[in-house]
Amino acid sequence: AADLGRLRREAEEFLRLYHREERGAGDPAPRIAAVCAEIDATGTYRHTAAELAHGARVAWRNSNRCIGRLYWRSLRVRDRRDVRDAETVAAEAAAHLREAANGGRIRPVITVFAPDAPGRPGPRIWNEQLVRYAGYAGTGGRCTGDPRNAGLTAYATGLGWPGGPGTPFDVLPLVLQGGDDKPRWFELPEDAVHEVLLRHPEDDWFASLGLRWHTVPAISNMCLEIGGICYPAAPFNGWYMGTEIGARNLADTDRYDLLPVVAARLGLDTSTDRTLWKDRALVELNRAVLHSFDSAGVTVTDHHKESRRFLVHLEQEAARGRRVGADWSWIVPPVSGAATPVFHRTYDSVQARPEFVHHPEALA
Ligand code: HEM
Ligand code: NRG
Repeated sequence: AADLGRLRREAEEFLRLYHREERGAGDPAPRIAAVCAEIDATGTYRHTAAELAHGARVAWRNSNRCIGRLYWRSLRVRDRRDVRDAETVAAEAAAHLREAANGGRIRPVITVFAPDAPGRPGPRIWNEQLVRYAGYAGTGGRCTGDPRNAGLTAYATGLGWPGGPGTPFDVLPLVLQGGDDKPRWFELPEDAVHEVLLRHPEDDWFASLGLRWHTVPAISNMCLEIGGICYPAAPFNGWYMGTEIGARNLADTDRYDLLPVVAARLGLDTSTDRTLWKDRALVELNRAVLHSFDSAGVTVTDHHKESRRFLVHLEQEAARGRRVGADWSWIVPPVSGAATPVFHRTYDSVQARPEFVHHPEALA
């Protein structure tokens, strides 16, 4: 009963926002009354397609950690709320990736699967992103691939996944759980995984490192919460900012840890931190990421451009009379922070709804 009270309150809050922001939606009162009646009768309610689309876009707008929010209205919403079985989730996830990659002109897309309902959970995606590289634990604490995904790799193996060829960039299968099922694994079709081979604009040796990255960052482990309804499987993507790959995924010591490798090839003195060999290797790694995506005709942004755009977004939202929450520690890029304008100010920490939330990890 307490739960239904919360559901009614959050539904009303969302419907008022929807009717205020969407021209032509009209008076919210009849819709609120109908939704409250539906909640009383069934314990839940169903969004219209237009409510769902606006709710998903506003959840992006409310993502305080996201620097890319200027484009929140452009999100393509794939309404797949009738899908709850694992096979169809797998097929739709692949279709999502193809639509998002779009031959390199990356499109922001979200696919919304069945919501949680009383006694009827929606499907779940255990991968943190639709495309992730396996991390195979080796001997002596060494790992082939992405150590971040070692847990999911071991879990998939436990489910019977035979493993990939053993390269540092083996694409993991999707680990999916339909409604009440146990988790199962599904290999992604090759044509759904769009990647770029990395090379450097001047240094020919760089290509021989054999590095690559996938072009679509599709986060799949966050719930989309709209008006008190939780959509546990709602993978979404935009495009990459180069630093995510060049300054974190390939550089962090607990990820691919490539700064020593790159610095050695650059002939830098790595005997002391004070030569700033890490800083110099970071710059070349990030140049290689941007150069490779650009040459391949794949959408990617850089931290300078995106920082400026984010400030434009803040101005636009202020002009519309809306508060924008933002988290400084996520917005400021992981390299050259103070060389970007987002560094030199503070942000409102308000968290508005609808929103994307991390649900607790609980692999069965
Ligand atoms: C986080 C950029 C699109 C929602 C981030 C981060 C960056 C970023 C750089 C920080 C990631 C990190 O440090 O790991 C962009 C760019 C986009 C884009 C350039 C291009 C269009 C989107 C879209 C959505 C979204 C379409 C949702 C519909 C989020 C959320 C986070 C985030 C929820 C926080 C993730 C977390 O808590 O782990 N974004 N984003 N972004 N973005 Fe975006
Ligand atoms: N840092 C992560 C991706 C997080 C979200 N970033 C985006 N999201 N660009 C990584 O894989 O490096 N997006 O929806 O575009």
